Amino acid sequence: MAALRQFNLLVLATFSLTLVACGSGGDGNSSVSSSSSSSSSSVSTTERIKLNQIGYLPAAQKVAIVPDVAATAFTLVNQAGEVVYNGNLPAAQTWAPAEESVKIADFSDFSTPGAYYITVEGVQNSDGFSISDTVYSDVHDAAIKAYYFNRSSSELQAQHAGDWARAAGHPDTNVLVHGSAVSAERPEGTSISSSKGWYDAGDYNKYIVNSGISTYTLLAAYEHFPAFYADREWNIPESGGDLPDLLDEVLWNLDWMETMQDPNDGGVYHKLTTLSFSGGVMPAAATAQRYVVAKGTSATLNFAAVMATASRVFKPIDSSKAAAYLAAAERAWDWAIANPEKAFTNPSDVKTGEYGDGELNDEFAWAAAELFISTQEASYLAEFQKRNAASGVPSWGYVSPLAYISLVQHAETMVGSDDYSSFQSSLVSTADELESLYRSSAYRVSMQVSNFGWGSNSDALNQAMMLVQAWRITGEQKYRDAALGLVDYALGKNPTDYSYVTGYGARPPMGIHHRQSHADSVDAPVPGFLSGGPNPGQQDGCNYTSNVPAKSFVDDWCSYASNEVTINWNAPLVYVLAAVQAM
Ligand code: G3I
Ligand code: 9MR
Repeated sequence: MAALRQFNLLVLATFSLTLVACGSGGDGNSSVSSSSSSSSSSVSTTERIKLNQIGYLPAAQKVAIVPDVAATAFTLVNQAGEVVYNGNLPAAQTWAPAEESVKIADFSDFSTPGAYYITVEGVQNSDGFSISDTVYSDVHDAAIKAYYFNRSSSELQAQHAGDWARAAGHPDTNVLVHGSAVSAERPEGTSISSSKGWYDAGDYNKYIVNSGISTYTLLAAYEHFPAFYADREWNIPESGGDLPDLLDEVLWNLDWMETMQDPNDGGVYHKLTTLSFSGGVMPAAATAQRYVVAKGTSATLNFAAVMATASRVFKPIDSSKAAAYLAAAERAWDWAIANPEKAFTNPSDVKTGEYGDGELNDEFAWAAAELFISTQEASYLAEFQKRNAASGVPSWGYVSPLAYISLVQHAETMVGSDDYSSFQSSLVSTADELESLYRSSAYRVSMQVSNFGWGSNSDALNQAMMLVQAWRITGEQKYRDAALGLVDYALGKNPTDYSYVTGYGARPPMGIHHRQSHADSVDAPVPGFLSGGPNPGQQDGCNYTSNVPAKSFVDDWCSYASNEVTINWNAPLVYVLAAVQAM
């Protein structure tokens, strides 16, 4: 991956040199004219044109955001310095989350593959970017490989991890049952083994609720785009084996999740954690005792949903594993029915991530839907219907939209046509709202002020995932455009001018709140991680330079509230980047 990043930087450096060399105007040929704009050194403002710093798919919408200058036109310039496209800049509009007025440069009807930049009189030329069918291939693979880099209980060898090779941490073979999690069979202090799994985030703990939505989202990517994943590999230890790499990666976490179910009653521990967050050290140096903490209803239902999903994915591959997953899901469901209101809160001596959620109707609906699909037992469908749960945009604490995604994927022949249509409508109406926000937005992005909280970038990508559902159902390109508007946002078409994925784009974050990236001796962070993104809550107290919602971002290790990375934020990025390439 180090080589990959160096290559990207080299390409950009080479392109910039080309731009400087050509900027003062060589002769164009007869079909194109030479750029009249000069290199960035002579422009009067440092305000940049914001765009997808990686680039665009040839047939897709292509939009860049221009500061509110007097110019009414823009040009697209190729690597030879030739103007290949002229476009108009309509009047500026305000985008509320950024409290700024901008103009839209829309060059969607230009589709010739190549390398380009944009010029507008009075502003600095844009970064170089590509138009190509494979433009998101590398960033997709990096986003899924990030899970490998976050594996607990495993050494990362140089042949797979490059510069980010490291020793194993957290074997988790001696995890103690915390006082909040005792049962007759497992009194306080009982030692259990609970190895593998992915670290949640920048911290080294493992939380079922967040692991669950991440695992589901990756399994959904596999279920929806099997051909895309069949032979796709990204150099993990299991590459070259019988299974697609995606399933090998997911198995690493499923193996851990299984150990979080108490075999005596089917309840699932909420998390595996130290009592306090470790310092900013490498995994092998973070050796404090770990505990499994309190069984809870949200973790248990989340586990049930994921195990039911895994059972159908693995059925054609390993029927006994599939049967074990389904049995685990059903036992978890039974526990949740018997313990319907055990909302988790941190015990007083536990200070790590809470993932607390008192609203459990959506978790019941999701688990019921997945169990219905995997068992086809009518009682689970009745449970799902009884919950009357809405769709919307999913997050770790709001999972009913995932039920609709799965029902639309699988249930056409399992339910009546009216029911099936209503499942589809639930997804499409969520997407319609997002698409109309996209269409009228000055930044061509469906994000609103209210979406800017902790992990706002995951809101963006989960919105995109919902737009993809409507695209899959209706085939209408407008949903794909709106989804891509969010991909562009994450990769640079945003007011901070960061491409929020480490290692990708002209200005990716360098100081993510990720203990391995912070503690290792490599300058660049582990690649492929989506930063949490702007969060005006600013709960970390770091030195933010703006309070504006979409600009409330600090690229510094200290900013765990705006610049941490997590497995649940990368998952919809993986899903959406797969969708736009596979469909
Ligand atoms: O639900 C309320 C909503 O009603 C209210 O309108 C809104 C206004 O701010 O807040 C909402 O609650 C937010 C909650 O997330 C649910 O989205 C809290 O403000 C916000 O502080 C909270 O942030 C969570 C954060 O942990 C702190 O608890 C993030 O969602 C969650 O992703 C993050 O997760 C951490 C883990 O605990 C530990 N590992 C790293 C991970 C990422 O930072
Ligand atoms: O590093 C922690 C991060 O992974 C969590 O998401 C975050 C919120 O729970 O907390 C971070 O830990 C901070 C702690 O809460 C307060 N002291 C500083 C810690 C970061 O160095």
